[in-house]
Amino acid sequence: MKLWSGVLSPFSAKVRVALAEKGLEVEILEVPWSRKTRWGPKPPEFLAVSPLGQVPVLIDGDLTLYDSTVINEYLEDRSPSPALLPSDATERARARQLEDRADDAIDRYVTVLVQEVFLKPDEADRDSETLANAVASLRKLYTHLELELAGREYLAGGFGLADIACFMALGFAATLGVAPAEDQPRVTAWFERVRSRPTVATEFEGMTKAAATA
Ligand SMILES: N[C@@H](CCC(=O)N[C@@H](CS)C(=O)NCC(=O)O)C(=O)O
Repeated sequence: MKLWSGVLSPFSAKVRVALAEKGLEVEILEVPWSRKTRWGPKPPEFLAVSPLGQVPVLIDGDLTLYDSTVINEYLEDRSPSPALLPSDATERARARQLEDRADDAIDRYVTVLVQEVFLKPDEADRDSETLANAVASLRKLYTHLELELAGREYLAGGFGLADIACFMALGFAATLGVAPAEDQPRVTAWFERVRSRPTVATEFEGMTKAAATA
């Protein structure tokens, strides 16, 4: 298998962690990112297989797939063990819902942090109202996760796709100053539990290093 991905892309990170959890061999093809040129120039070989020009894209034999959620569902069907989705229909639906929350609502506000904090090291350049709204929204999302985690170690069944998606987005938010709050013990414990998992720790370390040198 081959994966077109970006080291600072949380969507790519979701797939890299799923591949590592399943012990699947993959050749990583990097689409470069820099502060100056952002996602560019995109290699023509990547654009030839990516209809939206976005990472990640997985190539497995004759199959070419884009979108991290679709790719991870494919990996789950192709290589079911170890499972990253619960077998129970209710928990499976919950896992998908929480993964969608990561890809949609959480990513929306993490993107604002990237634009206003990561890309604007000088605080004077930042749009303080936009940033404050994003921080408040992320805090609300942490509060929701605190409730979701009542009586649970992971978001849906055992460790799986929902944890990977939520952590890869929120882990990046934490490096930009928006970590779980001290009065959120369940989400704080979950955050550490997921971060210390070897596949996630390797990925998170790679992202953090790349962010520091980008
Ligand atoms: N829904 C897609 C989103 C993918 C996405 O937004 N990728 C970003 C990087 S995180 C990208 O490739 N951006 C480059 C561009 O849009 O030009 C997924 O889950 O894979």
